Amino acid sequence: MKEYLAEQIRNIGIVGHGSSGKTTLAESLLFMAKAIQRQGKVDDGSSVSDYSEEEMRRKISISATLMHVEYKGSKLNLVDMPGFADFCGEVVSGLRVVDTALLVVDALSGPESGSEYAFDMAEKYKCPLAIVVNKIEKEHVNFAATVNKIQEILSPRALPVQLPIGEALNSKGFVDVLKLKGYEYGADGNVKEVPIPGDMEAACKAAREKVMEAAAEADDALLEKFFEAGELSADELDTGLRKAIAKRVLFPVLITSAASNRGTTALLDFALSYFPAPNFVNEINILRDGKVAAMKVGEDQPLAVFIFKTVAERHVGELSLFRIYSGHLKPGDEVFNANHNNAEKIGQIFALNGKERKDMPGVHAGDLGAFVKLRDTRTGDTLCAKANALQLPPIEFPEPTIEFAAVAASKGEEDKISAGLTALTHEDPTFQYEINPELHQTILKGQGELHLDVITKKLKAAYKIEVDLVQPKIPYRETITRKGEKQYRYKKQSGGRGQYGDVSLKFEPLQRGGGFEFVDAITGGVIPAKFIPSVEKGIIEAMEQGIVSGNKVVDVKVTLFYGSYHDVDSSDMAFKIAGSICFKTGTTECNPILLEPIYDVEILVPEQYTGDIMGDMSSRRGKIMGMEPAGKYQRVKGQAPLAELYKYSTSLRSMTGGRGRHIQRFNHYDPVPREIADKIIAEYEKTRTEEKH
Ligand SMILES: Nc1nc2c(ncn2[C@@H]2O[C@H](COP(=O)(O)OP(=O)(O)O)[C@@H](O)[C@H]2O)c(=O)[nH]1
Ligand SMILES: [Mg+2]
Repeated sequence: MKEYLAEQIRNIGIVGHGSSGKTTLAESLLFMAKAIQRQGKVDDGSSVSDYSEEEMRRKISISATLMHVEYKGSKLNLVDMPGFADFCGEVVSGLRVVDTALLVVDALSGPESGSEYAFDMAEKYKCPLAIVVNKIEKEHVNFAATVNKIQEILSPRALPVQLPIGEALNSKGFVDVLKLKGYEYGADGNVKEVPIPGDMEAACKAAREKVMEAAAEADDALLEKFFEAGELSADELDTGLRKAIAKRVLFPVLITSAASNRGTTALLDFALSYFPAPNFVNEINILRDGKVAAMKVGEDQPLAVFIFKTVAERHVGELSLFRIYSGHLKPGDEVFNANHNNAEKIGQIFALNGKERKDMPGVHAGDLGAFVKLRDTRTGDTLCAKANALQLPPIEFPEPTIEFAAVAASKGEEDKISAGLTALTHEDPTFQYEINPELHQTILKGQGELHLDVITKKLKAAYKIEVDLVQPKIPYRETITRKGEKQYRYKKQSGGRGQYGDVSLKFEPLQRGGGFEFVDAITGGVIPAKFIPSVEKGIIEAMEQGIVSGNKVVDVKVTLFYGSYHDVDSSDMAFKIAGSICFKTGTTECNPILLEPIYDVEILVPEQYTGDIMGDMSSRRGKIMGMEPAGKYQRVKGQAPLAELYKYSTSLRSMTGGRGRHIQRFNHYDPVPREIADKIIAEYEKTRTEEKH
């Protein structure tokens, strides 16, 4: 493969709602640019992009895939991303490194929740964006209506640069409104020029006017010219449009029918002519010594390479997908990982087409590619020159929205599970897991049920471990609500040396969050000082075991105020046992109750759903604390018990047509309502009696 410089490179991220045709479009672009000889299909598992086992089996994209075409002397890098909310992390990392987001919208459905998400994410990154209305040939498609919806839901600055000649079942071709030329689709997707149908002329001119206005706005000199002359020349229109796209003043709308290669060559040409090249931006933000600083980037500037994704390929090892923002690299170069402070040697550098790899002799500022077998480099790391250490800001991945406990199908595989899960977190930063020592459960956290289901399938395929996902236990707490006192004497006489420890304890409730307080109020040496820590230890142990439900006791103050000892028989052990039993028996008389974790819940939804959200919250014993506008959404803030939030993200999605998102975070403990507490205690007693038998 030849080496490409920034001007000859376009980095395009294909995003949009699930099933809009992103992967099919990528396949068509590859085919029309002759990067592949045989055109595959998503539906029979033969596409370049959906090559992993899980993708082929489910016929959806799960992971962002890097591809490229060499076309008319340029290199177009394509990152095909999943559309399902469960895999939004792939969009977060994919859009981070491209220069244009290509948003695919289903011509019939119009913009959906996944389109909105991708649009918002591109906005967050200030990433230029173009829209492709795909499946133009489907029955009942109405292009004008779809464009109206796009303008209404996504942005009024979405302007067609193509108009369809015929649509739905009559789809025949399109008019390029910039050049005012008509094209008819041939059977193989290639086009032939045709006159613009008479009844379309006015619409085409009007569309061109709109694009021209927006293009003029992107540049002061052009705007002046536009006001004076009332129009721009063809060259000026081109220049203006390029700028308008790069500055996000305009989002061009194009038309395809990707499954039959219609419009996809025109899309390649449009991308080459109008999408920004990587060197459109010549300054980026970096972190140097923990501070944000601006850095000039370019071929002759210091090296800055960002790892945006890690893929474990069987038989190959870990592939590190990168964007080189600045400088250049060739195989054999020594680089420095500024995040882990270690040297790395660059081995082969690959251009990818899904699982196919092509050697690259060198890469230059602006390009995307993959390294293999780096020693200690992970997603989000920066590779640079040791003498010029710098870090690019990390990717801000979304927080987990759902948790399950993983239960191994066969016992004794816990260590193997951890190893497998750790490897999976390297590949997918939106997946997290922890072994919760209190609950004795392995908790998997992710972006949705589908996401974690995919994780378990990968665990099975790559590590031969089968797990079931169940509801995680709730970390309840216990506390007391009344003061009390108790005396307990532990005494044993069995042959030789006996055991003796005698304590009197006072119990008092503390405020929520008060934890545990131990007061030594022994006077006159009735218990020798050396035994007092043992009493405290015994109490702490008893607190771990709970009073009524096996859950940890919190928010109590215990005062050791009296006792007695025996010269020979008293020991640390005896006082520990005395403290423990005294606490257990004493606190049962202090009206113990259960506490449950209450979580802050923050929900982002379009206004029309706020009523449903609030109603649903109250059915979950939750309360709404406030609501405020957040861009085009409403941010609803509330609190609810964790026990009622199991699979909340799934319900939220179904309540809002996939448009609602939420985060939840622990806030405090509150008493569990009596009836519910009784059930939990009864359940605990049942399992205890079962264990005894
Ligand atoms: N009718 C029609 N179907 C298409 C077109 N493009 C893709 N599809 C189909 O839409 C479905 C989803 O396509 P896919 O590329 O996986 O969508 P993605 O989820 O956006 O990647 C598949 O069954 C494709 O065959 C098109 O232009 N016309
Ligand atoms: Mg796909």
